[in-house]
Amino acid sequence: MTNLNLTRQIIERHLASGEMVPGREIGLKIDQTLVHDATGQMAMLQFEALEFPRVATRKSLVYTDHNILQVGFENADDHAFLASAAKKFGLYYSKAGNGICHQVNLESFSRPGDTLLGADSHTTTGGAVGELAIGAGGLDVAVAMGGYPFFLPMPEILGIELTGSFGHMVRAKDLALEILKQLGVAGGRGKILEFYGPALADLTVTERATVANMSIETGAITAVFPSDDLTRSFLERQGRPADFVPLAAEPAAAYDGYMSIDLSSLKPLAACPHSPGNVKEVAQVAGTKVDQVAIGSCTNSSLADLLSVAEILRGRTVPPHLSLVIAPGSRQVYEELARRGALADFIASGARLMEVACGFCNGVGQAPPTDGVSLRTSNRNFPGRSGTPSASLYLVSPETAAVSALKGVITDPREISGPINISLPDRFSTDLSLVIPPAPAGPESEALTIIRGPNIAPLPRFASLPKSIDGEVMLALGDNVTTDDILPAGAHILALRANIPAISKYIFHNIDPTYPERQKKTPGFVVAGLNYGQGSSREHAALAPRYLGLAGVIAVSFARIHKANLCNFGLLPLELNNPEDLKALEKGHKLSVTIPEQLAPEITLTVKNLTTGRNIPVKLMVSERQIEMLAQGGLLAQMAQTR
Ligand code: MIC
Ligand code: SF4
Repeated sequence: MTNLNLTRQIIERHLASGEMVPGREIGLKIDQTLVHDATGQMAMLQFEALEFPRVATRKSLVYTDHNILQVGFENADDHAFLASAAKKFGLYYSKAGNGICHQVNLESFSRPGDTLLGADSHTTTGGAVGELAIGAGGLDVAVAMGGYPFFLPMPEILGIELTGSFGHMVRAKDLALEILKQLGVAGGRGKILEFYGPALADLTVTERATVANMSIETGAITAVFPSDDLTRSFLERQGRPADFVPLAAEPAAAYDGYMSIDLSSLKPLAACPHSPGNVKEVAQVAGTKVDQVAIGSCTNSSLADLLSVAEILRGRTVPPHLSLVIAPGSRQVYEELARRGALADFIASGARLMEVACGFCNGVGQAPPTDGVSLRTSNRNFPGRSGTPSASLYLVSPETAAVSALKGVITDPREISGPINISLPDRFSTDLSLVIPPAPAGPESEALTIIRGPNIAPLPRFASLPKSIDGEVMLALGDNVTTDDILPAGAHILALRANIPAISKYIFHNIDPTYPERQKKTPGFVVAGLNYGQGSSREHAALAPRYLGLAGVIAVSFARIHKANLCNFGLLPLELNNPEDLKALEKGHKLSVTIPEQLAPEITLTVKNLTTGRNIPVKLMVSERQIEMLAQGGLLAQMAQTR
């Protein structure tokens, strides 16, 4: 028997079905779940539709962090819906003002060795404390909330050895970007990144969180760090010493692949427009004029990050042309910044203080000017993500962001000579009064009604798979289409997350605004290259196109979460046997796919191109369980049959 790495140990302890053979579907028992105010609406509606009386997990939470601008009634309606559903169904409700789900969850709820399933792709952040923390669509999370396992293909575990130590002004963000530089935005697909090695002795939990957070940008399922002395110290400072358990890979454990990074060799890095995988040295883009610097997001909004920013800004001001915005990650961080006087440093520097929320990160406020350059500490710089389609976003460390904010141009932070010394409190404020507990199980919760304002629309229902799918190619797209391309972020669209008919009008809005109308008139296919659906977990990117009449997606390959979401809503994810065949599928071509009586996993189907007369082989690379759900019209229908 080979010695087990840490990820395999956690998987083994949570294995509900399947074998730990890479690529084969496994079911995992889920300890904790999280949803938020952009994904939770659907998850709660689906939980309700599944007729679960109450959550069956150790702990389930709803966070209010994405949709808190409240320019109309929609967001507040959504909050009231979520709060009332949480109270009734046994979930904890983190109110607006408490912070970004991943930062708050790390501080207050993540536990080493647990499984966490979150309706958000950056749920991976929990890997910082040795938790197996995975992002998924809202429907998968709703099912896990009901006590059912979560299914995924058994990952390959990529062992990443960290040696050396960070040089002057090189930070965890630069490590996260170095991993992206090496793996690209698809190199982590099918993998979990597990870290080990001597450098971990100096990598704090919040630094690990930055790395775990951005692991999803490589396409990886998640990242896992050991639970060691630094984890113990973190949990003690968070007032949770009892949550600590030591966890590590067994000695000389085997991995499915290996990588090694010497932290001493790293330089300050930047992900350049328009992909987190387009990584260059900051020195290579230094001198680029910057219109906006935005510091915060679930990647870099810890107390350590922001104290370091305050040190750099202290006593200096930003130039007149530049807008500096800072959004602390949690109320705990915000309060401590205030106690330390760091907020005063921010204010004096000319910074604009934002709410403790996602905010600028996904276009909810602070959109840069037309053709503007924005330097951000967040994790995604996809086109249009900021709310300004023509803006160029660079992703950097908080230190690079702060130094550049003062200079007004992208600046290598090593220009600052002295070290930055910060100290963290022995004990953080652990006031959880903004986390509202559920009503006790029994008559009290059963009597509660769920508040439904006009923004809460009923769930659409879908028919089972027909014998043949005929449709037109609605869009022919390239590689790495993101879910931000399929359903853009931004305050006005996010406000419609509880309303599929309304939000469906924005599908592919930045690529082809005529798509929704065309798709409604005739069934259709979307055709794309590699890694279709990378990025966020938003299931609306599958659910809303299906609502409009999309029949399936034909692509060279799919991103994991989006592929699962397509199946969950009865949409066929068809993978081209030969990537060259992509050229034979053009917008406007009429296609027909005959569905055999006996569908099976990994079956080859034929796409008949009725326009050109060509037959194109495609594979349906899904599990037995997914075949069944596709046949029945999606996971809701399948669950209704089996329960
Ligand atoms: C994101 O960072 O893209 C989001 C907004 O947090 C999404 C969630 C969503 O779109 O609902 C994610 O990462 O899953
Ligand atoms: Fe929020 Fe941005 Fe993190 Fe998504 S990536 S959870 S939008 S802060």
